[in-house]
Amino acid sequence: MGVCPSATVSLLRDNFTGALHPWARPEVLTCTPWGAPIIWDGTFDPDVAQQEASQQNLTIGLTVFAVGRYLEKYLERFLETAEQHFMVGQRVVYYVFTERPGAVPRVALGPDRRLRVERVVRERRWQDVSMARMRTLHAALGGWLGREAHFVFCMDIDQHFSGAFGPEALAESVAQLHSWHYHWPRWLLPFERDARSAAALTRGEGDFYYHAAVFGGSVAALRGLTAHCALGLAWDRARGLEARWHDESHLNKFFWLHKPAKVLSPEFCWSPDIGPRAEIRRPRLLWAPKEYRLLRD
Ligand code: 2GW
Ligand code: MN
Repeated sequence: MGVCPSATVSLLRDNFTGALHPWARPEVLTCTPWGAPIIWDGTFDPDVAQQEASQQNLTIGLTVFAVGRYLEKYLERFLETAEQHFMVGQRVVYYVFTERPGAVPRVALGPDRRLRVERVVRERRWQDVSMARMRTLHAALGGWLGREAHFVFCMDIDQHFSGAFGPEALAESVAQLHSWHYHWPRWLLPFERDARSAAALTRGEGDFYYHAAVFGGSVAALRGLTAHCALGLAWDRARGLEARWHDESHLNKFFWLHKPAKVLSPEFCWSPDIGPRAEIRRPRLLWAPKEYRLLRD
């Protein structure tokens, strides 16, 4: 487990000049209480991260689901911008899960980057489309994806890359701070509170509210995560329950029980609807505007 040495207050200023250390972000939390780094722009050297990853000769997986109208609406831009910003310089394999493999757009890929398309059945309710991802991911991680990738990121598709999302984000398990909730008091966070749900957290529980639009880690860690969430979802369903934020509620329960080794600041998955914020320097992913009324029928 990490110890976040760069976040130690005594290291923020130069002993001689008193100047702020060039990698300091004193205005934000850069270390969790359990010693995991919270990655903010300027707290890491991208070249060092790149070099370390290259030495390990990694293959990094990126999974997305593109079911129904989301395929035409989001997939092409997601992939095109991933080509510009996601793990550039590393070996990357995209996994697109869709019920219409033939409709996947042909996006020009850089060398050492490939795309695999896997067929999934289309769930009827949108909540089920979202929740079924955990089960499908678990199976994929136990199959081809798990054999060819070392680390995997699982993402929502209704977003696009806007800045470098590189190997500084890699770790055994990675959670994303939710951009709408990172500055909220803990007791107000929208965790599942119904004690009957497998996703339930009591008032004193929950470290941060994590966004299910981005999570990642080693294949082994993600096998555990997806198994936990898929079981919790099935357990709730069997008793007629559905957690408040579906798979995201179960993900938050998982990360409460199994602390992430790395946490990504909201810069890594930012909602432009929030407007400018001083601490958000360079967003890496931007949410597409929500068109719930149009799409959720
Ligand atoms: C989802 C909602 C309403 C209508 C359609 C869909 C839909 C989602 C769809 O028609 N096709 C599809 O492929 N999806 C996939 O599910 C797609 O990958 C999408 O990014 C993902 C989650 O749905 P999304 O992005 O519309 O939901 P958000 O942005 O409100 O997601 C948060 O909450 C979800 C649970 O309610 C998930 O936990 C998600 O990971 C969170 O970011
Ligand atoms: Mn989304």
